[in-house]
Amino acid sequence: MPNIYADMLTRMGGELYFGMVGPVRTGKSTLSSALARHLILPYITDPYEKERFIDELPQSAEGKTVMTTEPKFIPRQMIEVNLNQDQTLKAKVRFIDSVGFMSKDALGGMEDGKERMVHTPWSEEAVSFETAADIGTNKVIEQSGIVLLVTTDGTIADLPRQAYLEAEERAVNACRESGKPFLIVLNTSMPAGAAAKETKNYIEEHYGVEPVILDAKNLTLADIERVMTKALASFPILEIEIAMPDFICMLPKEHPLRQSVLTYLLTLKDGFDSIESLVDYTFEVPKDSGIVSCHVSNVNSCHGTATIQMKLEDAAYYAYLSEITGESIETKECFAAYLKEIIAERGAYRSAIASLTEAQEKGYSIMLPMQEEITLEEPALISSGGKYGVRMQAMAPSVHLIKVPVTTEIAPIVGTKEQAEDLIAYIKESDREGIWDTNIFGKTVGELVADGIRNKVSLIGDDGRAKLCESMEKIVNDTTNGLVCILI
Ligand SMILES: Nc1nc2c(ncn2[C@@H]2O[C@H](COP(=O)(O)OP(=O)(O)OP(=O)(O)O)[C@@H](O)[C@H]2O)c(=O)[nH]1
Ligand SMILES: [Mg+2]
Repeated sequence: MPNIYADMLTRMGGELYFGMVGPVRTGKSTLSSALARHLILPYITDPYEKERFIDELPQSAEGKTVMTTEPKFIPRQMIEVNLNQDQTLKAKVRFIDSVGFMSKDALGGMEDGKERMVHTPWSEEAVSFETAADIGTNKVIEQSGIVLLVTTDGTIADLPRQAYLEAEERAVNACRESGKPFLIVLNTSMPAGAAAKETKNYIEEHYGVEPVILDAKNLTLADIERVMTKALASFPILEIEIAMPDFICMLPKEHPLRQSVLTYLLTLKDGFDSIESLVDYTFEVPKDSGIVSCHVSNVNSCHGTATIQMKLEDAAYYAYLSEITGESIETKECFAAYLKEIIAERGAYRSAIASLTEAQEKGYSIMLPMQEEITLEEPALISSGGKYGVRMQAMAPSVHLIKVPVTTEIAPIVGTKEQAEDLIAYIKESDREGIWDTNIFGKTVGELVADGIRNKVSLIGDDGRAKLCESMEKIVNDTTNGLVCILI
């Protein structure tokens, strides 16, 4: 219980300020008094103060006649009370008992055939009962931190349930329009009775909220705890964290899964106006959206925060992995096997990149063989000057990268001298970058140069390449005696 108070205090900025609104003859004054007796009275130590406090509690009355004709603040001045025995939780607690909306068949709204005029703290002159209820309800809602809308099943005063319906709806609308957190208290002399059950169903169906059922005349600490818990849950949700698998961040923005997650989240945006509405929310995940389920966790009523845990289909993740790797990856095991393969290839790939860079920079580079590429011939017996030994020959492929500048030229014949000069001027006019796209007889300069290079390189046919390899082999293996002459 102290935790609920602590959380309430945080949400209500250090003051527990409750407004009582609703139709007349529902037990608002009874409930205000009962709550004040439980929450404030035990902590007033001065006997004089205590007596004055009791005297000032709102009056309730039997029958059909309206009792409260002006709003009442309990206590009159905000006083600080201890909310727990060890006095660690101090708070200002206050209730405002308001003039209710006139229920059908209630008496006291008229006096001598005219509407009864009542006083409110918000205007100097007396106003009609209806105006007092209207202005008063809105003012009470505005001033309080949380609103308790008190209604009944028709078992507490001499009015049937039917008599309250219209005024109850007005009160609910006033609370809704204010945007203030509110809860409906269903006051009944028989909390377990059929009338209470029926009224509870009506409230749930009609207003979409679950009321707290209690007997204000016999209020218990357990009732207060239920009211406080519900009150806390009716505060707005301030921050919702969406937790989903990290891989969603790896997906490109336009990926269908990211899009469907975003679209679904946008549909939820206005769905929760209170902590309770979030906790009770039934997530209906669209079919084929890639979202498996959603559920709420980490609800922090004190700070108004919660997390929506979103479970996504792993298939989308694997589909994306397959897309970027070009391999079929459908399970964790597949992905691990793929990684192993990549890591094994990485060594060779790195040395190839290093050799390529060296060839680019220095004009020549050699990729040394991996150990598994080296072949060892059978050991052979050798003799020299009467002594014997063993000869073993090893063979390994080494890859040689040679940077060879290729020259090519484009020399289109255009016709007359003027036409050739015009073409020179046209090419010169193009900027340096744009020159590649300059069109000469249907082909760009870039395409013509690429064609020229391709033609040149293709002149070294398979024979020429084989000879070059042979020559290189000789250079590499037999250069000990000096010059090697290559004839092409
Ligand atoms: N048995 C029972 N009677 C109740 C309960 N709450 C209120 N009553 C009775 O219902 C009658 C009206 O209660 P009030 O507290 O005066 O109601 P109210 O909403 O303040 O009425 P107005 O000030 O006239 O608008 C009184 O006779 C109360 O004793 C309850 O929970 N159980
Ligand atoms: Mg009253």
